[in-house]
Amino acid sequence: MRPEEPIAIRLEDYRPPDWLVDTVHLDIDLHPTEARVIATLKMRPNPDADGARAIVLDGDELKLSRITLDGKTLDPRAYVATPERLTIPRPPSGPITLEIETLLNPSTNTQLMGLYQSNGIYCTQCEAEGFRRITYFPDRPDVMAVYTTRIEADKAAAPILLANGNMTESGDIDNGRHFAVWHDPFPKPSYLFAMVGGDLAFIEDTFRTMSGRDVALKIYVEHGKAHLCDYAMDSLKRSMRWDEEVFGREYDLDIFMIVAVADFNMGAMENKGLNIFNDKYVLASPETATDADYASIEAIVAHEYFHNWTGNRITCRDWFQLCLKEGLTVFRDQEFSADQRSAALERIGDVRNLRAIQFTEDSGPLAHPVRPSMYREINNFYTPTIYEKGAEIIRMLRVMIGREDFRRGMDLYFDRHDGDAATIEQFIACFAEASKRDLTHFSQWYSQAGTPHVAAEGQWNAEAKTYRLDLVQNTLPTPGQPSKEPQVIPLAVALFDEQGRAMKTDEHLIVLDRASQSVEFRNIKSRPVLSINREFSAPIVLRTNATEEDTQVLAAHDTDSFNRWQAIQTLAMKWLVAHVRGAEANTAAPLLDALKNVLADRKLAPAFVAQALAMPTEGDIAGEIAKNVDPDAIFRARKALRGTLSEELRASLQAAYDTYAASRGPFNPDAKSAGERALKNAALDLLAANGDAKAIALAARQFADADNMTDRMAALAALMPHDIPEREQAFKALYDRFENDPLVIDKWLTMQAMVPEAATFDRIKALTEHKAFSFKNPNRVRALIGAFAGNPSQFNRPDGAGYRYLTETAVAIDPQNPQLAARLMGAFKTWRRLEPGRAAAAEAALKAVAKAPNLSRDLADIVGRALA
Ligand code: 0A1
Ligand code: ZN
Repeated sequence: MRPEEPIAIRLEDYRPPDWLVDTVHLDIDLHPTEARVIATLKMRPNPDADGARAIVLDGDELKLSRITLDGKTLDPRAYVATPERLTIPRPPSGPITLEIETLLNPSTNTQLMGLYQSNGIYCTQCEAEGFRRITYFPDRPDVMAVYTTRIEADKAAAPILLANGNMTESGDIDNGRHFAVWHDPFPKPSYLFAMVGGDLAFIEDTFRTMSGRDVALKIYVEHGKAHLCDYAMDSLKRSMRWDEEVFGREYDLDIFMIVAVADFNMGAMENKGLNIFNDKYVLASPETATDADYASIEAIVAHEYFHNWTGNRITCRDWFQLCLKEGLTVFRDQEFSADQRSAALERIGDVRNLRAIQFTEDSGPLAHPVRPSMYREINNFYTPTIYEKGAEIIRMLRVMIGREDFRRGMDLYFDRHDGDAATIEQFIACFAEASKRDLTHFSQWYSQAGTPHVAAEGQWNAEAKTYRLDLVQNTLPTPGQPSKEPQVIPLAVALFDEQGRAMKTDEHLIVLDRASQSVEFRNIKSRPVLSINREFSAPIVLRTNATEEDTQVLAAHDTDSFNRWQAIQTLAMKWLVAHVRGAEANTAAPLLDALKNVLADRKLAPAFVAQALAMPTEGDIAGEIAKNVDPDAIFRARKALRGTLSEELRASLQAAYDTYAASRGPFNPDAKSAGERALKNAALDLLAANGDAKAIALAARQFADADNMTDRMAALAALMPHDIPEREQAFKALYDRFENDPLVIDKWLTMQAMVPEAATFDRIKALTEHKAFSFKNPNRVRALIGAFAGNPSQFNRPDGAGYRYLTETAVAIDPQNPQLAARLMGAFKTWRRLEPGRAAAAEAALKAVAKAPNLSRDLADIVGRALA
């Protein structure tokens, strides 16, 4: 073990806290370099604990200036204070009051954890372990307390002072200072604490809850941006109504606030009553935000709001249970988006995303269970596995027990555990009870990592009129789990005849829970075509013995939109993989037929047609190939396929483009209009795939004439793969027009980072020197460096320069913002599947990081696991 390897925290070592905190009174005096925090903690020994009775409080880079116990200054021999810990070895045996004073420097807090400043606005981020950067505290989610927060600040610098709960008092004091007191009656863990102070603009609205209470809604932003918050407000109100209607959950405080800041490590944070957002997920106008941005804003506003019940009212006992709040809340926000938009399209989008980010994680060195049993740095476990696979488990649970029992299980969970810090076992027990089922084996989804591979082979017996389906499952080893058990896999199934008519069958849900299993369908009078894992009922990799004709039948007729889309992807993937493996002349006829069909079908939603036209990504193809991956061969195959589609479908693509280009009215971000734009732009993208002069002119014209960012970015994306003056003119025009809008600058950076040309590497390096770029802002770094790491052909340059650049950048960012540095390294999730030359280069770059001195826990943990 390397000496600096961070220590392992294990689920099996969980012990209840020795001391509980009933109330916290925080007195925060804001100052850019010397903020003073006085924390008054009313504590008592935990009757349920069996450990030693010393008080051990967490800290992180803290400076203690004063401590009293029950009003008396504590003798320096009675405690030990380091930046990381405050220990009182022999405290009194009963309840006590501790008063702890710490001094903070928000202006130099570049980690963006604890109390920091973003463009002059004071704000906090406490999940997962940021509260310990504000004061010494038992900083663990099972210590829940009632918080009262008094904030004092210079009134001119910070006229707005916010914290969790309801405001109980405010007023002016001398020297131009003022204060506000906030009280949150709901006991909460420290990670949900938040406060904000600054000169902010806001918009406001109200919401009447199902029981008739009026809740004030406020969204705070930097001055000059208040006009960009309407969509977020509208999303919030729809989320609040939806949670009442679908889950029976009502909001519980008198006010709900969102604050948008420009410097934020993640998407947003669900602090009780005071959500703090990355402003990228709040600010929107047709001029600056794409349809995808609108959809993300809606989903993230909903996600954070839904946490009020799944996360805040019921929180996690410990960080191993992170998926208890995150998987469930992702499931809830996906359901919300499905209801607000289109369920079929939401499912296709969610599965595309799951495969792109979670399946890749699950098949590489950073694979881990949805509920891990060990971690070294919890910040590295806010992963697609915990979020997205966590959501898939909940969805499977609903498929298994049915919607009614699922809802009864949720009601029971809310009822029984309101106010608790709960575990996955307690959650699952509610559904076992509600459905009267044994969910023990099903729960293994939480502990076993890796994506199951399922082979489904059907045999029709003409004489017996039976159809036998043989199912086999297998999960490959993952780090720390060399051998795997069979999972419980719910497979929704339907049979069609060869003309695509649905057959009547008695079996619709097959639960595969052994290594292999056979199911027989009776009274099957003609050879059936199998549609399986409908709606993607289980997060698996599927192989079947379907013929290409069978897949064509599904592509044309499957009544499940997801599987219809999947069939088209399967046809495309088959062609792509064959091409990568050297079969350059293979025919695309079945795929072309399917796409012609879809393009001609007036009954299909335009958004569906757009998804059908979007070919598997380079990442999808690499995942399918899985071993010895050559990103250049994949790039060439995909380019060739898109070129073929461009030529062969030209007339219908042009027709689709013309239809929706003509029907343009004033911009509306709703799903229907977005779907029409999506189809128009998918058509444009394919039309321009070969660099055809007419199509390039069309894209350039769309870029110039666009009255909204969706069309502008789509046009730029169509120009982007081609080394032509029109592309460079468009980059320049975008910059000139939006140079003062950082969120548009991010799009400008990202698009340049995605150019699939060798020159991109130098372009990236030049852009890091550009005045619009800053290594200090996480959005800028992700937009440029993160996007480069997601450019398969250029990040994976055969000379390894892409790998070295990324690791050197991460090491340079690490001292300033370890979370951001560690996240960039996520690009190495898939290095082991690369062909030997690139794999060796990636490994060398990773090893160089491992040798660098003074790595943060975040970076050391990621690199250690990536190399293990
Ligand atoms: N709970 C948040 C995610 C989150 C986690 C850590 C953070 O620290 C920088 C911030 C946000 C969510 O699920 O939205
Ligand atoms: Zn969340």
